[in-house]
Amino acid sequence: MSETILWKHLNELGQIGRETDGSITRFPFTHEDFLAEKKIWQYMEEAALQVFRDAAGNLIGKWEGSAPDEPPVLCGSHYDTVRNGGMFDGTLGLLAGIEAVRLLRQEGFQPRRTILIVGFKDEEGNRFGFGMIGSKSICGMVSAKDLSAKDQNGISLSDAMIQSGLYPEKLKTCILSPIHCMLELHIEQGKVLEENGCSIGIVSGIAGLIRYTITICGTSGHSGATPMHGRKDPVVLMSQWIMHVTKLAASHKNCVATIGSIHTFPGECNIICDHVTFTLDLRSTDEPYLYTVLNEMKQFETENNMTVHYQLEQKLPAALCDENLCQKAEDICKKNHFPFIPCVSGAGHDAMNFRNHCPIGMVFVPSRNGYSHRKEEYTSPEDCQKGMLVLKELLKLESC
Ligand code: HGY
Ligand code: MN
Ligand code: MN
Repeated sequence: MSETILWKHLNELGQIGRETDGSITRFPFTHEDFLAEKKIWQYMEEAALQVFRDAAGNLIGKWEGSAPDEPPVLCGSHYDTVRNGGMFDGTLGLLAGIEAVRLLRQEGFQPRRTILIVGFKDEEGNRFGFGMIGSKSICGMVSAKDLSAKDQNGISLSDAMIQSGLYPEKLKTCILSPIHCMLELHIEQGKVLEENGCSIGIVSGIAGLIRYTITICGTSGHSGATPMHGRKDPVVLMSQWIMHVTKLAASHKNCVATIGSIHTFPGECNIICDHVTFTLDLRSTDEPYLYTVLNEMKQFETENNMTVHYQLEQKLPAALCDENLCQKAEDICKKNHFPFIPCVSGAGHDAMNFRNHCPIGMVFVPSRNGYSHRKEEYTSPEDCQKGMLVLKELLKLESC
């Protein structure tokens, strides 16, 4: 297959925020973000979209339909990355939406409903501790507390927006409603498609997630002069805590628990810590089970005389995708002889914020070895193109 425009754009955008080790770090409201925005703006204009940036920094490419008063079709994904991430997460869904519009125009298609291709801001949340700022803004879900969240340098989300020429005080102007449907193409970030030899995953639901910053307190002291008996070392308590929560997660067929970052205080080799803080990322498509785990952890803490503080960082209910859109995606795959499989998403996505606003349609393409959120993240050009073609047909069906 000769190089597609989609593959070319993916690789061009993938150079922005590239680290020396080949990974990509492209945080929101940074210089790298600005460079990416310019590139995407150019691609959107080349696809004859009317481009604008909303108060939160979402990039929106508009293809006005012949019935402009009808609720529009939304399609897109995010273009920020995690720290040291890959070049497909988010950007594939956004660039594929732009390419789908370009091809639909080439085919002489004229949408009845307006099509909005959206590059969502700050989906990953690595800078301010929680994410999906862009899609939450479009759904009217960003709170004043969100805007006051600070990054590691003490810069608030609100100030970072202002420094990027945005308007946090005008986030209400980002709200889009009503919306006919929201479509998102994304890499799977797991191994199901690859293990089943499928090019397309038809997503039936997106797992709910709860994220906490957790602090466990102990009794600080001299590492050499304090006997082991009677210590209250918070690092040891945390280790026991982590073993228990991961055992609870592993005992359910569809629950995951991840400790992504750990900090010890004061954090010197010859001091027994005073306290430790760490992040818990807990997810399941069986949302009630999340609360079962949390309740069991409270009981474990009491039984083990632990002093534990929880700071809620993010809570996203599970989201079901629309059955009609799933069926349409399946019909498109059958018509094109793309091997497909129904699947659920353990990863969170911008689409899930639209669960109470409109029908959601989500399509996956395979991630090699299931790798994602790392430099080895990879999807073949062929599968990227197939995913884009499914998205194109869905866009056509939903906007005509
Ligand atoms: O964390 C997630 O699931 C997504 O990558 N933001
Ligand atoms: Mn993503
Ligand atoms: Mn991600």
